[in-house]
Amino acid sequence: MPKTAFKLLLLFSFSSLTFFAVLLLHLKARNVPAAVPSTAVRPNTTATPGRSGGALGPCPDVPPNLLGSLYVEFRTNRTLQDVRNLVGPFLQQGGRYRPSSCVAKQKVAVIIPFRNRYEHLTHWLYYLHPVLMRQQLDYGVYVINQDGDGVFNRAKLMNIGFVEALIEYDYDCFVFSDVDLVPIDDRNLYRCSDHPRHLSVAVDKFNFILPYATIFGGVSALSEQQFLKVNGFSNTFWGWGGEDDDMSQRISYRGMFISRPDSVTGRYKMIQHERDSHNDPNPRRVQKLRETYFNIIKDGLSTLSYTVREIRKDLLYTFVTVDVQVPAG
Ligand SMILES: [Mn+2]
Repeated sequence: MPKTAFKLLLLFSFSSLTFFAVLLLHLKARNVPAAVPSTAVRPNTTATPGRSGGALGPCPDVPPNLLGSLYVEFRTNRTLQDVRNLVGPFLQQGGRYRPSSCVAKQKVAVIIPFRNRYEHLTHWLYYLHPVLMRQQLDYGVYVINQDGDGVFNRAKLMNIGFVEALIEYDYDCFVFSDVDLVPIDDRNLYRCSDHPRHLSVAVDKFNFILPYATIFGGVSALSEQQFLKVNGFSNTFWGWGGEDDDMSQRISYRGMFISRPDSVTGRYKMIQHERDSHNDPNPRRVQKLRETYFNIIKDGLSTLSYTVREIRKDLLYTFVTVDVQVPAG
């Protein structure tokens, strides 16, 4: 019967179409890079993202999808657009992410003091976004860019990052990271602990050993309470060096200790580079470190002064350009 034949034909075409659609979806799913957690979905932009289907449970203490040691390579031609294509689908504007399947343990602002290191930033974003996603953090990336070519002030930029991030969201943990440091083990959690935490303990440049016991430079994490307790960083370290040791002393003078991961988990690869211009070693840094004790309350968050020039939202980060008010002379 022609009618039955037509029905059969229709059924056949429909099932073939369905088959190809499923096949296509399957192939597309296989194209998701291994570096990105397959369970991640783009968060909603509503007030309670991912929580419309009822209350989510807390994320587990140990994130389940960590890989351990990672392969990290900087001799590539990757571009920001490559990184956007890779991790963009999982992010919200401003480099924001939160896990879709559970409530993150901590709300973490990752703060990067910055000037002119776009190539490093590309590598950093390429490696860190997937790591932070696998660590199931509710996080945002803030690049704090010093405007102009006056003397660089890393510590002041980090204070500014703390303030600007808190204006946007109720962060409870602050990770301060140099733009050229990439962890090579994702078990090194970008979270805060009972004491201020130094994360970059084993950097390849220093043959994977801690250069000295009180070091606090590179990558570190302080909770909001810990940061307030030490009045943030000093604003008065202009040029290279000292500001991290000053923070280390603030921590100890306020009765806290430095917590660290072990030397396997805390391994890092540093991007090799020439010394930046307008960031020569600060000749006053040694003398200033003798004055930390007296300066904690007189120099820090409580005396922070700056002007925001521009806040630009990229998919991969929030880029805050600031005038840090470089002193004349
Ligand atoms: Mn460096």
